[in-house]
Amino acid sequence: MLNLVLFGPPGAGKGTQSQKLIEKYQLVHLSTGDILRGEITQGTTLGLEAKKLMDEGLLVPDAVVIGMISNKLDANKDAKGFIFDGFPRTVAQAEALDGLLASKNDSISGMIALEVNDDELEHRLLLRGKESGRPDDANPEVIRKRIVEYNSKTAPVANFYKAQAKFKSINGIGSVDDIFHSVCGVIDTL
Ligand code: B4P
Repeated sequence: MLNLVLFGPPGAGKGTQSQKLIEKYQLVHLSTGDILRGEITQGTTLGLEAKKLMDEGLLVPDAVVIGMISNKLDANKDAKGFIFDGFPRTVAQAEALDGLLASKNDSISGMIALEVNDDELEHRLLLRGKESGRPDDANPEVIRKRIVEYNSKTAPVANFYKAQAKFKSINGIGSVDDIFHSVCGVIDTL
C-alpha cells in the first residue's frame, strides 16, 4: 500500500496537490478539514463543537480527529492506499495513526512537506476566503493564529517522521503543476 502524509502549514497546497495525487495513484483522500466541514454542514453535534474552534483558528481535540480517521480506515478496507491531508497535526495524532495502521499490518510510506513562507500563506488564504466564504480564511488575525498553532503543535510532527527516515521536503511555491511534478518525483523514490 502507498500511504502518504501530505504536510505543511495552512494554505501550503495540501488539498490542491491531494486532488491531483488521488487521480494519478488511485488513493483514498482523507482530509480531516474536509470531514470536519462536512460535519458542520450537516449540523451534527461534533460539527457544532468543531466550528467554534475552527473559526478561531484553533485545532480540534485529538480524540475527535483520531476517531474520524479510524472510522474512515475501517470504511475503506479495499483501498490501494491513502493520502492523509491535514492529519496528523499533533505528535499524539501521529502516534495514533501509526498504531491504527500497525493494527492492519500497514504503515506510512512517507511524509511529503510543502514549504511555503508565511506571507505567501496569508495571501493565498485571504484570496481563497474571498471565493469560498470560509470563515477561517476571511480574517488575517485568524490566519495568523492558525500559523501560530501550526508552528507550536504541528511542526514537531516532522521530527516524528524524520526519526523514522520518512520525511521529505519540497518547495511549495511555484505553479501547481510544477509542484505536483516534484511531489511525484519524491513518491517515485519511496
Ligand atoms: P484544513 O482544511 O486542513 O485547512 P488548510 O490547512 O487551510 O488547507 P490546505 O493546506 O489543504 O489548503 P490548500 O493549501 O490546498 O484545516 C482547517 C481547520 O480544520 C484547521 O485550522 C483546524 O481547526 C481543523 N483541523 C483539520 N484537521 C485537523 C486535525 N488533524 N487536528 C485538529 N484540527 C484539525 O489551499 C490553500 C489555497 O492556496 C487555495 O486557495 C489554493 O488554490 C491555493 N494554492 C494551492 N497551491 C497553490 C500554488 N502553488 N500557488 C498559488 N496558490 C496555491
